[in-house]
Amino acid sequence: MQRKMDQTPFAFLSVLLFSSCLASPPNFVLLFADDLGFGDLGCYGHPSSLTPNLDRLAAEGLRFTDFYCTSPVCSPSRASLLTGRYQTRSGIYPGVLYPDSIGGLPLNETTIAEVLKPLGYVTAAVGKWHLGYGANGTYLPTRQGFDQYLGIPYSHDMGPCHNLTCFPPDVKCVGFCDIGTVTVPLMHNELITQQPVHFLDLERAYSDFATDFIAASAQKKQPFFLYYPTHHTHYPQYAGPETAYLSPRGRYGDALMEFDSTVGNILSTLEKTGQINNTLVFFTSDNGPELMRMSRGGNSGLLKCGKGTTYEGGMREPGIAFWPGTITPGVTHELASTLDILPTFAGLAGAKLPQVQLDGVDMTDILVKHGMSKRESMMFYPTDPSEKYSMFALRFGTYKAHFYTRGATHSGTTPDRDCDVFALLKTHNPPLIFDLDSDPSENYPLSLVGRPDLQSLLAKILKVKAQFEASMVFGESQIRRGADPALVPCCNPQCSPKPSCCQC
Ligand code: CSN
Ligand code: MG
Repeated sequence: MQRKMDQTPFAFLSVLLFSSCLASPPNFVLLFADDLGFGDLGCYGHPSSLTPNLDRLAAEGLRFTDFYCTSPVCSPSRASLLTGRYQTRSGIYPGVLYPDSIGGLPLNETTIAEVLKPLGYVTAAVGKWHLGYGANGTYLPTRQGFDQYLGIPYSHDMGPCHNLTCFPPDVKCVGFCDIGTVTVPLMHNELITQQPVHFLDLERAYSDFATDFIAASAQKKQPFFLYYPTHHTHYPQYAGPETAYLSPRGRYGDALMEFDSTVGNILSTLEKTGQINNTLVFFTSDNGPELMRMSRGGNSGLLKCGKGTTYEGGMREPGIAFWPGTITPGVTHELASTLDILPTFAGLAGAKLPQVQLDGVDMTDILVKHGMSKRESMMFYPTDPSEKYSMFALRFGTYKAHFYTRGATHSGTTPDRDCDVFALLKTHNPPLIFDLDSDPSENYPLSLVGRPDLQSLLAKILKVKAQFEASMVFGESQIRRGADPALVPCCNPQCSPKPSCCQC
């Protein structure tokens, strides 16, 4: 096929096309939702979510049915997304980072932004970082390959935020945030510009920052990477005056709609600046829904449990790739992961891969040819991974084997007794095996009795697990480095008494 092409005049054309690609590598926009589940978007079947712009990405792009994050909580999932490596390697475990955490994503890890920088990309992050702050901002995005940052460096419930998210401000709100700690800061690059952050104006600020960045990069004819990890739809839900009370889905729906409106602004800016056909937009989420928030939390659709668990509801996420003219609209059932984004962006940009053990594979074939995945398995680590227990579950092809199961506080309140915190750690030997194609809800474990085919499947799964474990070197836990109250972000560093004097 290749030789035949070379003999035709088209060879000249393809060389021309290829070199013009090299002349202007694609832009990347990576949209990352927070605690948003498999069932939360209109295009994934939610009956009352209004997500017209995300639905457009799906209708005109490629929608994944089998896309996974790497952790059922936030910081580890983000570490994997940005490095293409399981969080166990980078040490972002157990649990998540806090405002006073000493550690963060180690600086010797290579992020997507750092992969793209040598090719002349301009890079920006806007929104929730949650990969560390540290002494003098050691772990901020500006130290990890991002030229610019606007955002809150961790979860917006990690401070007495609750009364600040209500609209109008005197309305009765539900729930509480971390009272007694420092209020949530808004940072521009490494400076705190607001404390506490003005939640009701925040989305407008993020949207303007994102669209200004795209317009400025396009004007300078520089390829760009925009990373937008939104605070939506993490607890507590908030939405500014333009969106509040507009969604039939209530406060969760308002928050989701507010994020969706920024997606719309990003798309129209890509159109206006002539970049829409040269930009890959990718959307996914960090972990499953926080079911304990009940109707104010997300929804995992037909999947079992949610945040904090290694059931499908904690780990399988919406995944949408949009690139008009390059990605043919459709749906793919290929297995893919947040781990695969770094190698894919690197491949498309022509960038060098970091010289470390990567867990991601290039998924360009899935995107541009609706081709097959290079990924045959996916590992599911709990929120507190350890070498002793290793992975809790492993997906191999369409099958998933659970070696351990456990519920989680975050997944409380549903009628399924396997999901809540009272479902203690359970060992399964042999593992519980589900066929996710015929039983995506993990309701009916397969019986191996009298099934030599499943027994050889199990043997293969155990082999894949052992081979993977032989390659896994646990990085030193960054979270066990502990906390130092002097590290909490304060816009007025010399003031007292802290933290109440940190107001700007
Ligand atoms: S997370 O949410 O940061 O999106 O994972 O805001 O696991 O203890 C998780 N946790 C506060 C949170 C605490 C969060 C935890
Ligand atoms: Mg999260």
